[in-house]
Amino acid sequence: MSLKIGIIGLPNVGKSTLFQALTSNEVDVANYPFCTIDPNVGMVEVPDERLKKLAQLSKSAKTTPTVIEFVDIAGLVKDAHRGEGLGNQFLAHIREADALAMVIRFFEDGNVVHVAGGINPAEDIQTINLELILADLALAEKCLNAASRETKSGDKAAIAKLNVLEKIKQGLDRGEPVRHIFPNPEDLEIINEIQFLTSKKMLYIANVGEDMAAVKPEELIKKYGLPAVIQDPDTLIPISAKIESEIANLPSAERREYLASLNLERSGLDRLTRAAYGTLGLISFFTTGEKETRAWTIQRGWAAPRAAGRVHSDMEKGFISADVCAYDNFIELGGEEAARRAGKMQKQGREYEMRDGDICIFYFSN
Ligand SMILES: Nc1nc2c(ncn2[C@@H]2O[C@H](COP(=O)(O)OP(=O)(O)OP(=O)(O)O)[C@@H](O)[C@H]2O)c(=O)[nH]1
Ligand SMILES: [Mg+2]
Repeated sequence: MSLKIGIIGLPNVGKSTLFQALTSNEVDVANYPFCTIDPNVGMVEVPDERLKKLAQLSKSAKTTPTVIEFVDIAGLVKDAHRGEGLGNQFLAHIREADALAMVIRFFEDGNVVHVAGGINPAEDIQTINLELILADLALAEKCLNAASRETKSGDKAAIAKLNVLEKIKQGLDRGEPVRHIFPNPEDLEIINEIQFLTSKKMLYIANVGEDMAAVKPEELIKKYGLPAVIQDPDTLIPISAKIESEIANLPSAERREYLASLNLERSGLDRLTRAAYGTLGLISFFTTGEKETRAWTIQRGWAAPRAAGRVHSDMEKGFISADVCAYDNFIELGGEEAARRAGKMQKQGREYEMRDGDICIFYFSN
């Protein structure tokens, strides 16, 4: 799995600037709305300090981080669901993403036009969320019509589907995103062929001015009276796109020093991937040896065979067992052999639920 996160927001809020900094790709950045017509896709390595330490310990010839894919989507405007701006095209790109990151403009700059006339993050968030909700409402109505025809025969599955869709439509009518109407994704499995935009998990990126780069999310929520959709400060990530693009242009040795001078412990990219991991319920596990040390992204709650399938599908199919050691123990003891001697690298079976930082050796039959 490479997880795909779509970057969305109003025009001119700094999406492409941020995308460019994150991916260090050349993308078109211009100070006018609709400059991004084709979505730009970039791979971002997930920074993980543990990877380097493991590679040193294992004297690995190669180190391979895990990646997240970011998609830079052109600005969404009010009434996009009716085809305003480049409405439908954008909505189609958003549909393809696994999760969304909404960039909201907090920075003041008289030279950069704000499409709604002035800085108003609370209203901008509502505008974007409303567009997504209205697009979903149109979709829900269409699907409801089809589903109610299917229930005429008395088919139980069709009736269950209709019930879920009715609940979704009622919630959307009240202005609620699908992920709040059904917080448990399993409840949506019955209609999993329908891709509601607001069922995707959402991160909020506050593009703040350079002087506010170290602001805490709680302060922003209070100061700007941000709406209840940002219920969890962990999903709001203050980032200065401008500073990020400066960092991207620095040699890596100078980055830490520059960050420290701004009172920042971590780069925005680092904070963003951490937030994505937290909000989207992702964890990493490692494989390590002389040939390679590598990180793999999985969903929290996965059992060992499914995790093994990340490395190779044969490993999942023929899964026998896994030797597993927690990262801290592995590092403290100084590697595999010592971990085994101390009884900290243990054999686990099919039922074992993976934990973040697990170091694994999988055994499988062909
Ligand atoms: N001062 C300041 N300007 C910024 C910042 N981020 C972006 N800009 C400027 O705002 C303008 C628009 O930035 P983009 O990154 O192209 O905005 P966008 O959201 O991708 O816009 P669309 O693709 O048109 O939807 C550019 O001139 C950027 O240089 C920031 O953090 N501070
Ligand atoms: Mg753009």
